[in-house]
Amino acid sequence: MGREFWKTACPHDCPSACSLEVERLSSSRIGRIRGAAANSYTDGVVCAKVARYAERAHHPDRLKQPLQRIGEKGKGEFRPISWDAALDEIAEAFTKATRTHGAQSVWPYHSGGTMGIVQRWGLDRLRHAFGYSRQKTTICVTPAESGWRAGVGKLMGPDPREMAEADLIVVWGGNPVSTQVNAMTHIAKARKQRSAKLAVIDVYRTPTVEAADIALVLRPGTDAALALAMMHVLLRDGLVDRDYLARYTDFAPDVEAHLADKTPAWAASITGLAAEEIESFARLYGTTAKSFLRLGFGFTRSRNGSAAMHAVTCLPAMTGAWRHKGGGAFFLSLDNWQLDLTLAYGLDTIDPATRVLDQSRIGPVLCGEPEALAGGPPVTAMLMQNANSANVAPDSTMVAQGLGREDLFVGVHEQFMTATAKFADIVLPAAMFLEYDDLYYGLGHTHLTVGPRVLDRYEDCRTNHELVCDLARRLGANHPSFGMTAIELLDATLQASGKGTWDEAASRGWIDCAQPFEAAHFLTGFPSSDGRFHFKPDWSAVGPYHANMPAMPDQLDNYERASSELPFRLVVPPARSFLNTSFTETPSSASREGEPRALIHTADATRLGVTEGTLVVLANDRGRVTLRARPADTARPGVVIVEGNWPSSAYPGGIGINTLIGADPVPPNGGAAFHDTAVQLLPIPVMA
Ligand SMILES: Nc1nc2c(c(=O)[nH]1)N[C@H]1C(S)=C(S)[C@@H](COP(=O)(O)OP(=O)(O)OC[C@H]3O[C@@H](n4cnc5c(=O)[nH]c(N)nc54)[C@H](O)[C@@H]3O)O[C@H]1N2
Ligand SMILES: Nc1nc2c(c(=O)[nH]1)N[C@H]1C(S)=C(S)[C@@H](COP(=O)(O)OP(=O)(O)OC[C@H]3O[C@@H](n4cnc5c(=O)[nH]c(N)nc54)[C@H](O)[C@@H]3O)O[C@H]1N2
Ligand code: SF4
Ligand SMILES: [Mo]
Repeated sequence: MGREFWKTACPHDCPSACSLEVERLSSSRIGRIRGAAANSYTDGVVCAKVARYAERAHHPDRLKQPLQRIGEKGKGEFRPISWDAALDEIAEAFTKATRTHGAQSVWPYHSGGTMGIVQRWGLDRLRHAFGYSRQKTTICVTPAESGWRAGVGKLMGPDPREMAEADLIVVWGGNPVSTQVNAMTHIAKARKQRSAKLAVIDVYRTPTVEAADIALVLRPGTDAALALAMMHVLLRDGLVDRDYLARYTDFAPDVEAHLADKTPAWAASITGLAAEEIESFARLYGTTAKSFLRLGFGFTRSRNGSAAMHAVTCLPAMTGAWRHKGGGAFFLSLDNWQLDLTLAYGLDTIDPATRVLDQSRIGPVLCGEPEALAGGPPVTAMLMQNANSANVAPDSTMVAQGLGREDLFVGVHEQFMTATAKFADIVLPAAMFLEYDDLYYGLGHTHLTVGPRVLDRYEDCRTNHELVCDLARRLGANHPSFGMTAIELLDATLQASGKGTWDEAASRGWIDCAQPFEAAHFLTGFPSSDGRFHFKPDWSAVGPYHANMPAMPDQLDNYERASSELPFRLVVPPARSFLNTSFTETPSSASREGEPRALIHTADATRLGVTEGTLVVLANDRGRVTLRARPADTARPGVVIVEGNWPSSAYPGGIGINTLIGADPVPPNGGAAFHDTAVQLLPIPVMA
């Protein structure tokens, strides 16, 4: 008998949102997973960790039944209970919280464990139906999104498949070889078919930097300075498209005057790059019509990250590269979908007066900071889905303190016993994507990818949708969505949006929502308030913390720089074999990654007497983390890199890296400055 492959889609928090073909061995077992060749973005490629998904789906440690806490919070001691009893506990906790402090003391919380329209966002229907506190979803894209909105308007742009037709591709502050491998497929086509050049701008020598023709390794948080100097060179050398600037942007003499002293020498002193490097890169950019900027998240995860994103998006407006097929810039197609989400997200039941709590500030929220609580009552009951906040949120010492509060009820719906689940009063076993139906936004391209169920239910697991509906009914909600299956909801959503039916979409595997060329390249106007690209943004329209945002593209000075007390800059990018904390549990990913390591420049290592494997402490006012060092000439001196969202238990001291990260909101609209941390580095002397 031939091997049987079923179509579905990857649910993980990755811009590729691949269309998958899953080898189905039986109704309860899979073999290999491969990328769909017929989806022209996936193009037959998936990352190694998902190709080996059988390891995760059939992992012996998967949660199988509901659990009730018997030991201390955070310790992970539980006893099995029935689903009915577990749901009663949660319903009772929500009812009690509502009676005591009002409905806003309940905070349903989700993150990106699964990204599906129904299985991720369904929790919002529950919250809206009962007036529970809302969530401002900031932990991932907000700093980048804010900078993009300021200049361009909406999050859309040239079709990333066009990278295959570019002559210069600039991967700016992203590491697609590790974090969205499919981008590399389209970049490889351009390099092979038209000898296109790949330039990569990062703070250390990632696998993507290693693959580049031109590598610019700069100091963290200095990207805007590079972009400004490039604009200076473009203006100075007559490489700007004046006609384009006049027709499509708000460019004016004051912007030109502002850029007059942003010389390569000025930027060199900030970025650590050589002035000549900046000059020649600027000239290459300015003389290549088909130049495509593929913007990553990494360079925006700084306190000045939104400003940096805005400065970088000014570049194609200067040269008019947006005009050309294979030209312009792309970050994410967050606003591309034209879906009517009223039913799926429960938008018809939102009370706009309900407070909104910041997802990234879960530490300050749970520790009762009045400003984080928006002046409202304390949070006393939570239900968490798709979130491992104890490991991933900034300021994890505060997160643990908050989750550990005796007067806080926490329900966690999970696939594994994560650090977060250990804090739960009730743990509920969650189905995996292979066991449910959903539809995913291809945020790094233009497809909605369709993910029908492949396997039967595993043990006593329930899907996120089932839990939301079960709980809503117990609490007495009457929104029609709580009586619908995931497929019924998705079918209704597609039909209300004029995108056909679920069955049609599922048989194809995806819906390509690409805009026509003229619209995608903003030739019919930018999706901004006045149809123009804004060099001079109205930051007050982007977010509440806009007071110190610059009037024109600029290098903001508000980031954490090394000082005499905290002489190192810490950057904490993703690991190739993990996806945030997912896959930290699978044997092949864990063995490929080894253990958490602090990559330290060899000059710094020599000075401090640090060699391979030396235990070091990274410390600042927020906390201390112990891990082993690896001397490497990968970043600039003074920069320390710690890859991977490891469980805290993987660190010798049991304290994870995010204890060092600040939970203050990135201006102007919030988000976490994961890569913007000053630290001290102390070798631990070896006892004789
Ligand atoms: N394998 C794997 N894939 C993933 C993830 C994962 O954990 N593992 N996570 C997923 C998620 S949730 C997301 S949001 C995306 C993120 O994917 P990316 O866009 O790749 O973003 P980051 O991982 O934040 O950082 C990317 C790069 O930015 C660099 N960087 C840090 N600071 C600066 C700076 O100041 N300037 C410049 N130029 N570069 C800087 C980092 O060194 C890193 O190499 O990836 C997704 N894909
Ligand atoms: N140090 C450091 N910290 C970071 C980052 C970084 O680069 N460095 N990146 C940040 C970014 S960009 C992001 S997006 C966040 C990500 O943070 P999270 O979204 O919390 O991370 P994940 O590990 O992707 O997913 C969380 C959990 O969801 C569970 N899960 C998966 N599918 C399902 C499901 O269908 N149902 C249920 N109930 N649970 C499910 C997984 O088992 C996992 O434990 O981390 C942030 N934290
Ligand atoms: S994690 Fe990303 S690259 Fe890997 S299969 Fe999923 S969507 Fe594709
Ligand atoms: Mo993310």
